[in-house]
Amino acid sequence: MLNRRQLFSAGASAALVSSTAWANTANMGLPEAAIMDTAATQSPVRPSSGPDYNPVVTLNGWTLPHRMNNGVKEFHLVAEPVEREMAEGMTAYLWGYNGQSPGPTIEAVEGDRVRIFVTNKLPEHTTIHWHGMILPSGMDGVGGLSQPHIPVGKTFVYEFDLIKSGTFMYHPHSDEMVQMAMGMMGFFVVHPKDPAFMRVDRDFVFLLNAFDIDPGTYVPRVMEMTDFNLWAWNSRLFPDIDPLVVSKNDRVRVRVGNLTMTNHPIHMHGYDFEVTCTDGGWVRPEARWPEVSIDIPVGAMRAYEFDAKYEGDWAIHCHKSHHTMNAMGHDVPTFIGVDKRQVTQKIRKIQPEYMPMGTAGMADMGEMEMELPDNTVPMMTGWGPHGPIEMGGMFSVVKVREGLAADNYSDPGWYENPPGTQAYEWTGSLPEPVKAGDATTKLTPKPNDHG
Ligand SMILES: [Cu+2]
Repeated sequence: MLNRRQLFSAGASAALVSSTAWANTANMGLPEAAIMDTAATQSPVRPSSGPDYNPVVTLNGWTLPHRMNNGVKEFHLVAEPVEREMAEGMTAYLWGYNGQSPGPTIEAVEGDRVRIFVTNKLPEHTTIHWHGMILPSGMDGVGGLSQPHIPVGKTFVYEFDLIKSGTFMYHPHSDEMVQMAMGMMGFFVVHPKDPAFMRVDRDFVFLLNAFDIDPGTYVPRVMEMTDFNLWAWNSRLFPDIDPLVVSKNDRVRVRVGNLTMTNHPIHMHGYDFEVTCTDGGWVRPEARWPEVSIDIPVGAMRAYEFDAKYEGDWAIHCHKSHHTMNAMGHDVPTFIGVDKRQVTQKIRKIQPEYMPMGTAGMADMGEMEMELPDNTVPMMTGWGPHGPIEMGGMFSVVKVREGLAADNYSDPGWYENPPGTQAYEWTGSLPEPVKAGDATTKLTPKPNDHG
């Protein structure tokens, strides 16, 4: 059984506290419902019993502890209102599980029997659907169809065998539009029974989610269908999405689930890679092809893998450019090429601080520190070692460094490009060219890597 102490000793910097609300006799017999009070990425939780597996790292998230009860793995999810820090200076009032949105990642092993207690502390009824899982119809979590909705204040039990490994998701199937718009979702990773099957060194998971939260407000507009203004990974926004820290030559898997209402082409720089898993299962080696962007369809998961051969700071982001922006109005006219000098003079007579913007593009937005309303994030922001990064939303950095310890996920800082390997200003003379190293593309790994 994983308990609080083990989570601490796994290097978790945050206070994982037991929910004292459940330490009363009425709830005797339920597994402890751990809660998380920070949005920082927690260290992976290595298995303390049963088959070995390489645990996942949930970006800006954590793994739910469980207990063993007569051979059954027991988990306790509490559906409840939460306060989620989406970025420094911006907190959202969401609904989630065990203190956070998204909920904690559930990790178990193929062949396990799991029993998941779901306590409803929301103001309305809920259920949980286990997306992609093969299970009995009555455990599928569709309120009204497979079970009665879980009333406010009640706890329901889901129990089933994990008959296949892979990457799944969980979310309500009860007032689904509202509850998902409020941030209710999580990952469910089932590790293969054979520890050697599809083994990787680093295994990242994150969910794509989107919110419509006006600057200065805290609660998402749940009726929004397309015009979201915050595009998030695990309810977190650039520049405060943690980097994906990788040791050079690691085999790396990135699992991305999409529970927004549009597709997201996730693009990673510096590498080619292959899709090795969907929420339908593992992709056979002979069925894979190389990519540098993968479109993650709505209601789907894609996992890709690569060998981290190339050191550096590599951008990873959604390729829809509006999705790498934070809160912005979409009905602003284009001013490129417009001469605003006369109108600026006139406006400044009334509003002396007025700044004309957008006449030469919008890059000036990335540098300026304008006063913002409370509780929002600039449209494009973030500073790198060479200036403003001019991004927001669905953007992070894969940081590949030599010789990192296996469980070291702490930010190594910015990459220093070796001399002669960085773009530079032409001043009339050329230095000695630096030769590229081994650039051979390695496709699908050896068949025996896949069992
Ligand atoms: Cu996108």
